[in-house]
Amino acid sequence: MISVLPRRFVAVAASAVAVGASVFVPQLSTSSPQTTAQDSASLAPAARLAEAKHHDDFVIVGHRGASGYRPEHTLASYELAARMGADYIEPDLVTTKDHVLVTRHEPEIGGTTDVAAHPEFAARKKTKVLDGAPLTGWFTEDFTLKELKTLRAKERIPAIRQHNTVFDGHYQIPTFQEVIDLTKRLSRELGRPIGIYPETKHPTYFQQQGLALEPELVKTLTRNNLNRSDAKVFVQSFEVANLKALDKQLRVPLVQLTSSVGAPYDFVASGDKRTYADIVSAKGLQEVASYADGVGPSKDQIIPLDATGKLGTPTNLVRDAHRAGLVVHPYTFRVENNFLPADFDSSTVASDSGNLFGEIAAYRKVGIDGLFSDNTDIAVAAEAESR
Ligand SMILES: [Ca+2]
Ligand SMILES: [Ca+2]
Repeated sequence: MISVLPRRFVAVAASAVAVGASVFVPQLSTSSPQTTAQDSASLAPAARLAEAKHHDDFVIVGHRGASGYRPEHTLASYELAARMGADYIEPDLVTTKDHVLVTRHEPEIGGTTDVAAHPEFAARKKTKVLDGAPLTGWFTEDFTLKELKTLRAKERIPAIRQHNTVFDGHYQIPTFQEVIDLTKRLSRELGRPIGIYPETKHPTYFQQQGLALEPELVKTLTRNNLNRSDAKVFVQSFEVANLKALDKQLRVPLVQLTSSVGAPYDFVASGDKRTYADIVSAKGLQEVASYADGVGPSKDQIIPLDATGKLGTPTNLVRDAHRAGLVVHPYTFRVENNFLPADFDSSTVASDSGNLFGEIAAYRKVGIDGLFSDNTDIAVAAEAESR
């Protein structure tokens, strides 16, 4: 079996991979950058993509775990996503005061933990400026790991996911190392590799406080023998400068995240006027390919909604990304009507479940290479039906 993805996903015979067999043997056989004998980099991007399509390599990422069913970024959420069939689970990384990487979607933890109910931490409530915008709450960088471990996670959107609130108070904030340990255990138990797709959250914000995420990320991956071109790992960021720096330190593939609004905050901070719209232009994607292997756009950058909230005409993003040799993993596929295009709503009730199968089918038709979903089970079922 030979399979490839752009750039660092280099083709190699399966027998060569078997030599290094471990729980992290990748579905995508790859080799080190030094390998030249079957180096697919010699193939044109289009040829490499055509070759990749021969293989079952559609990537399903459990977004914040199985966050449609458990409070996000808890070991319970990640474990459920893996058991539902996710190829990768997605820890978003922030840091504690004592510089331990933990998994939260943002440094502020009032929205996803019970910190407000802890009188001993009342004085930690602050208003900070996060990426240029004031934000009031409690911030991970003001807590030691030991203090954070006394908190319990809660559902972020109880109005939409009332059923998840039954798990409020049951789970801690995990460290990045605990997430890696979980994937190792589940890879052994399930007999297939569970990958990780970590995201550096607000890199500039943490760098400015002397608590940069990147050195800890590199150290942790290296310590776990995951800083390898054939490790089942993608590293993602909404900023650019930190990905360019990580490209020199990490051998795993990198993904540039983009949004339908705004600009990378490191661009804003340095006076660079370019926006995410510039990054997903044909020219911008060519530049992304100089330091990254994929792009993670918001769904509407691929298929914008029309005036009625239904799917409109697809953009050229997927085509242009593929021409640049980049894989495309959009976010976020969620079953509730609140998040679905109007085409797939089941009712006017925001929390009701709608036709996520239909939405995924529409995006697969445009040629995406994978997706982030809060509902791994549905993404996996859709994938099975497409075979
Ligand atoms: Ca994320
Ligand atoms: Ca909707």
